[in-house]
Amino acid sequence: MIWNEYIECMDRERLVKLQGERLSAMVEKLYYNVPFYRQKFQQSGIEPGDVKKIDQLKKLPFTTKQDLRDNYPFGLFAVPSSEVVRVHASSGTTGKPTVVGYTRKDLEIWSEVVARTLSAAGGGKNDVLHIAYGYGLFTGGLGIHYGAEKIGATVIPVSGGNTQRQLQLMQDLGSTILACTPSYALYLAEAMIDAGISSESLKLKAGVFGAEPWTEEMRREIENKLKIKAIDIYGLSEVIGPGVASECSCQNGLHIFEDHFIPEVVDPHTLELLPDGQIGELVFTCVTKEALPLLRYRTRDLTVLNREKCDCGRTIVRMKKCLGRSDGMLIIRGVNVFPSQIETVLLEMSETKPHYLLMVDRVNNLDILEVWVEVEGQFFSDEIKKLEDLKKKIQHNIESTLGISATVKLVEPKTIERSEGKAKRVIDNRKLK
Ligand code: DLL
Repeated sequence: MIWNEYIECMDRERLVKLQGERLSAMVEKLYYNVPFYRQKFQQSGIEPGDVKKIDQLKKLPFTTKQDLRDNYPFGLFAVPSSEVVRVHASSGTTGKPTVVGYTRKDLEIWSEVVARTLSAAGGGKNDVLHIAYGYGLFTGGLGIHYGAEKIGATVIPVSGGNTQRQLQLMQDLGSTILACTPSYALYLAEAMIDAGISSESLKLKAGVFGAEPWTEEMRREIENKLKIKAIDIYGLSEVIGPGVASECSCQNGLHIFEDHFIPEVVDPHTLELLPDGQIGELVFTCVTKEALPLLRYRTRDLTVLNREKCDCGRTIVRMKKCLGRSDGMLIIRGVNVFPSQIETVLLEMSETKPHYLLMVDRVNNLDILEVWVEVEGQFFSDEIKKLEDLKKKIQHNIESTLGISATVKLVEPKTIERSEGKAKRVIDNRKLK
């Protein structure tokens, strides 16, 4: 179902006009309300009335996570604190969290874009939405929650944790849509199999999974184990939270709700705008938000844009499933490696399980990559030779796909720590040295 057909299927000319009007009003608002932006505009000689169309966006300054840190906690807010009705925060890997705020109108926009997301996943008022994203400062739980209420679904706000109870509630309350990170979906699926619960005894039909990168192979695993359609949903706190983009049932790219968040793809090194079809860093400009409308915010997420009309009828721009971050890329002995590439290699093999950990270290000035991967328990009761052969096969597949050598450590099922939120796939000990 299409929640807002008027917008989601609008012809491009009208959409571009709408975006231009909104952008123009936003630039003016930022000029007068956010000293940080006024200073940036003045430095580049931009006056409030200068920006009228979206092709002028490329003249405007970028915003980075560092800018948010430098202005911690509320320095980039565009409204007085009396207008702010909610605050969320995302925990960074280092230092202070990134704090984001919402006015009452922002919360309405958020519910609207999440309603579009859930509808694109096939959700409606007859659905029972099991929300296992964390509730709290993380935007996942509460973000999905209000959108789910808006479409009239029955909301089960379980939050993360307590896997056994999650399974019981899903069975007893007849959950039809599961909302959580893809890694937790897989964990739930395995716990379900271990507990002897068959997927037929559940009413689940779809899942809305996001908040971390996941591959097509992982999608297949989840779909097979839970017998559902796994929909990729994307968002980030700085832009709004979940509800920035979502796949539809075609599962062929994520529709970006570009009437609110204008996307661009730039070269992460030169910051030059790239044409559609080329991979680069995704950048967003918020044109409707009130409390924290960021201009050309650099997400560090890598993707490709596609403006062709989708088979579902939506005309809004699509982004490719995003598989890596410009800062999440590992450089091992000079070779660029994305954890998702290793995930693909591992999941293409039937013997391995989708739980892995990449340990990177530096010994005698040489980068060492060790890949820990879980294998079926039965391997450990077999002869040693079988384990050795499997290890060699994985090493060979990694080397031939990525062009780097890795040592492989096979571990028994459930050795690698599970996460109820975002999975931790990489431990880079080089940073500590
Ligand atoms: O993760 C918001 C969210 C919640 C999205 C629930 C989807 C579902 P942050 O904690 O600020 O916000 O993290 C944002 O997570 O820049 C991406 O690197 C990554 N990310 C989010 N969704 C996806 C996805 C939420 N579908 C950061 N695929 C983003 C790949 C994703 N990466």
